[in-house]
Amino acid sequence: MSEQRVVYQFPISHYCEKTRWQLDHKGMPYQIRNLLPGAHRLFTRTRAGVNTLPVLRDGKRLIGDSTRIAYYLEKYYPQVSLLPADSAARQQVIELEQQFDRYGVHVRRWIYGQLLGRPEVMRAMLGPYRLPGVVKKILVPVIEQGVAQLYRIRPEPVAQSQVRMEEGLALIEARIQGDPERYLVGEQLTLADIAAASLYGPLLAPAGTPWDFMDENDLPAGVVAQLHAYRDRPAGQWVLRRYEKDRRVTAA
Ligand SMILES: N[C@@H](CCC(=O)N[C@@H](CS)C(=O)NCC(=O)O)C(=O)O
Repeated sequence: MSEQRVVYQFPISHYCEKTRWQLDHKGMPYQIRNLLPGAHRLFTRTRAGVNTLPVLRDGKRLIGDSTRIAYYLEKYYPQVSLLPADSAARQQVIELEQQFDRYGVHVRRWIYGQLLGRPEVMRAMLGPYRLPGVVKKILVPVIEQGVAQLYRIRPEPVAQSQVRMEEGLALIEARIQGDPERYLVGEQLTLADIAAASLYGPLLAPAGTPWDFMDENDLPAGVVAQLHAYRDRPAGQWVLRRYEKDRRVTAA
């Protein structure tokens, strides 16, 4: 079965991380296939009816969108459930998962707003693909331009996204009452925690994650100060704590 379970992904996508985390948490083995940005749509559109990654193949089924994947997995593989049995708590998890999914867009835009154009970003993005160096060289400007256009990486939307991204950090802090040890709902990890921690992962770049590639010495002082401020607040500590304590990895 595991040979037929495949996560189609981009290596640095935080939505793909959300799906990987859920599978890992459930102890479900899977393989990874990295699709090329842009060309991926030929696959995702025809096979899963979506434009985006992740797409999960589970045997004969192909499911697109990390939220649909999440509920598919909870339905068919309820072991190590990430949804509370209590219906009020379950409803809270469902709502939070949706909210953090929306904040994920703003995290991505703000981060790209600070980092797009730096060679480290493209190295992290394209490094895992087995492509000749000359092809990578051709792809870099094409992908950078595509990312800027697709995700609207321009000063005004980036500034607006910073505000929304900080709303999400405040939401985490309200839920955990300032205590990074607590979970968003109840006493254990749920889908809400996985959504929030993975979609804010690029901002905190926990050690060992695909976003842990920047050397702070190469960043402008203002960006470093901002990143430190996010890291030092309870929501930043919470994301790091979730990675440290709850991000177990299953062999792929
Ligand atoms: N709602 C989707 C969002 C996924 C998403 O935005 N994926 C990005 C990568 S982080 C993507 O595939 N972008 C390429 C595209 O839009 O063509 C989900 O939860 O899976």
